[in-house]
Amino acid sequence: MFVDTAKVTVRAGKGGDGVVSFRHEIYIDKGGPDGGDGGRGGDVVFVATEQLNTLLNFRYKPELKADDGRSGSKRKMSGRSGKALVVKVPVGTIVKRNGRVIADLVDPGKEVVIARGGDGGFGNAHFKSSTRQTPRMAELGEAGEEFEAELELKLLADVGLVGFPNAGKSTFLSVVSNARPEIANYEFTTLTPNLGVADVDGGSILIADIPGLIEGASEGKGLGDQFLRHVERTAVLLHMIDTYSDDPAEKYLTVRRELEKYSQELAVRPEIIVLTKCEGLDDEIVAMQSTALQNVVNGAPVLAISSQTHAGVKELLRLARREVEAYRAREVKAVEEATDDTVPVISLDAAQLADGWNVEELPEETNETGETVKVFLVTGAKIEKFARRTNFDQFEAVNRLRDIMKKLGITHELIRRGAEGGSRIVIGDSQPFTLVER
Ligand SMILES: Nc1nc2c(ncn2[C@@H]2O[C@H](COP(=O)(O)OP(=O)(O)OP(=O)(O)O)[C@@H](O)[C@H]2O)c(=O)[nH]1
Ligand SMILES: [Mg+2]
Repeated sequence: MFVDTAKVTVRAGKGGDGVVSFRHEIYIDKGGPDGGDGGRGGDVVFVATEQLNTLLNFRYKPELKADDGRSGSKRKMSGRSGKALVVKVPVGTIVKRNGRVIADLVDPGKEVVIARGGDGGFGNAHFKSSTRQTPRMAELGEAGEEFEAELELKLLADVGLVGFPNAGKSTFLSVVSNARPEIANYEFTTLTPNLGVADVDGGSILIADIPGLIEGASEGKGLGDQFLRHVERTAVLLHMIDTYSDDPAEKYLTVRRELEKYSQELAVRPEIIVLTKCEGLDDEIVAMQSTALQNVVNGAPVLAISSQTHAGVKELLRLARREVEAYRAREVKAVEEATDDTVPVISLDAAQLADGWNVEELPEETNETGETVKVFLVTGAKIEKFARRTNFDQFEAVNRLRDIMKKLGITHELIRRGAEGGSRIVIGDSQPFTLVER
């Protein structure tokens, strides 16, 4: 079976903690701070490769985790950064987070950072200043990004086979390629897509065979149109019609209507109309069916083949390959001409960089000494990032957080909103702390 979706938890590495340490040397009585920084957590990186063509292996590896950064150590030694986890995914994989596309790995070799490692915390050597000679604080490493990634693989086939059930699509694929799809003389033999590579004149084309379509497929009749996404990016559609059909034109138009309902883009894809199973039929009958089709296909080529005797198969493959190449050439040109970047680019931390913040008053609470105190919730990507890196057990670290709040103008706003020294402040989901040291 061709697996084309998978869910995996991606977990980037946590940043290493900064450390508190002071120089210890024989003749130096009171050394300065020399605690090093934590290393960065490793990223989770996806790279598109042509060596894979399914997402099957992700089924057995539901968690992808990069290394954590190491803590810093004395003598200002930074901790080692966590190694990035580089994961190969098939070319054409789309990565979504909460249903939103965050990466589209179309080109072989393309690399995208899917989850960012956390920054390492600063060691106390960073916090030395003229007024603070012996800083007893260090930052915690930041957590790495973690979320459930939804992977989706749209087959990047060159050629898609469409048509009614039982038209002979899978048989054609089995004759021209290495694929061994199930074939039988009843409708809906094919339940999931098949892929095969056909060699043509020294080159090759990738062909996708999908379940048959019937009238109402776009409303879910038959197997519905859910498999059309597998041929969405193909260059050419081979529209297969059984030569024995009573009304091939009507069959053709029925499938066309379903294609159009599914996607306008797919509806204008180059198409080759193929009459199948034509061995053993009089030439006049084949010609008659062919003419009936030519009247409705808008100039698309109509060919007759027999997968059984291979009549017309080679010619069809050649034509298909020519059309694929022409289409791809047009596509490349269109991409080159496009001024805007149409491929969605991952932008994980645009929000994190924003300086904005917001203050909200929450219901009052009672503190340890029984007093009623006001409570304020501060949110904002930047201040929350600092808060996450604050070690609340170190009063100097909490003081630094207070300094940063002041610099960002948050303290001013809190006071304007009626905050007092003993008011409780929560930043994002941080531990509560008082506005002024108690
Ligand atoms: N005589 C003859 N029979 C053929 C030819 N090609 C396919 N068939 C028969 O047509 C029937 C349907 O073939 P499939 O290839 O399974 O058709 P399909 O379009 O894949 O059908 P679905 O998977 O149901 O959509 C089978 O019994 C095949 O043996 C052909 O060239 N000549
Ligand atoms: Mg089939």
